[in-house]
Amino acid sequence: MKSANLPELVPARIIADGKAEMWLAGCGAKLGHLTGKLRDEKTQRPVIGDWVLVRDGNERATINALLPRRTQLVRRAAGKRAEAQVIAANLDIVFIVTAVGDDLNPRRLERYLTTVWEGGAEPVVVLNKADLAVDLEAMVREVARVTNGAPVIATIAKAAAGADVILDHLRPRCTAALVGSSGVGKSSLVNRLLGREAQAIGGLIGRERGRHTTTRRELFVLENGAILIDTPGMRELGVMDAEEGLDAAFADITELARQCRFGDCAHRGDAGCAVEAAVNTGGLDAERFAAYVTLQKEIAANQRREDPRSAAESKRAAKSMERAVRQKSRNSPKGR
Ligand SMILES: Nc1nc2c(ncn2[C@@H]2O[C@H](COP(=O)(O)OP(=O)(O)OP(=O)(O)O)[C@@H](O)[C@H]2O)c(=O)[nH]1
Ligand SMILES: [Mg+2]
Ligand SMILES: [Zn+2]
Repeated sequence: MKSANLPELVPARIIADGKAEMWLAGCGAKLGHLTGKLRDEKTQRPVIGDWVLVRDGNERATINALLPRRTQLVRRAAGKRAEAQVIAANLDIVFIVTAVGDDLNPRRLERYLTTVWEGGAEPVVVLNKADLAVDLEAMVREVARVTNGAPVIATIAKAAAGADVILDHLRPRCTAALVGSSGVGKSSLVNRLLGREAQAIGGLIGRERGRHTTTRRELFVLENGAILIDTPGMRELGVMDAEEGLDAAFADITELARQCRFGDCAHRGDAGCAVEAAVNTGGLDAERFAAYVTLQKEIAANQRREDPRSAAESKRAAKSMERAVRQKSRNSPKGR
């Protein structure tokens, strides 16, 4: 987009998204409203973290264009309709927060990792409430088994333990978001990192299921200019079109699949299947493989719903072509 064509438009960033209006930074006006298709088309609608072009004003700006997203975090919106919901855009890092106790679940982590890898941000897993762990080291090891190289940080938000390790990841001016179930301590971590009680945190006792303390996405700026986005807890994370994310989150299985006898092996009773062989010899956890199959089906179902046949087919073909090219150009396969 050349400025010659759009002389009055200036870039701005969405720092909070509302129904009718968006909070803006980087331009004169604090609030802006959406115009035309930005308002009407769901996929075009800006979200927190997005860069937009606005026609500035004293009090209100109009938001005229959405700039291409570098990365995004997309989930399947809760409810029956399989609509994509963009949680945040242009994130460098996503802290996937879980906590010692009921929330800790390898299957849930795999879903989050798939979603984050797909969107292009770098995942970092945070295991909060480390003070409640009987054997923290064993837990971190268990988590690390499913994170496939993504860092795992144990924290105690209540006591600041591990906050320095999180800060090490927050390069100056980067943008990071915290996501995870309700009650794992995302807002407690935000407060700890900011060094002030910016966010309300959940009550100490009797948290009923499904009660969310944080109800909207909010953005905070740390001393070094890093941006931190706190999000409301998610009860479940439905994956959308996340084939590449799945391959990245399950790189161990992707790697094994290359050794199957047939290129189109479905890993379900096929002759010479390296994946099933690994399950049978205990090299690959059967539950992890089952989770992979479930996610694969979920993704395929989304694609069928979303796209009239041919679109999904051509997309798959394009992606496998991309993968082939990448494999060729990759000189050192990532070891685990
Ligand atoms: N034992 C222990 N409790 C913690 C820790 N961090 C947070 N908590 C408690 O966990 C509860 C939930 O914390 P929040 O920060 O509100 O959790 P959240 O993830 O922001 O929850 P939502 O906003 O609902 O998504 C509060 O009672 C915190 O005091 C920790 O490191 N150890
Ligand atoms: Mg919160
Ligand atoms: Zn196979």
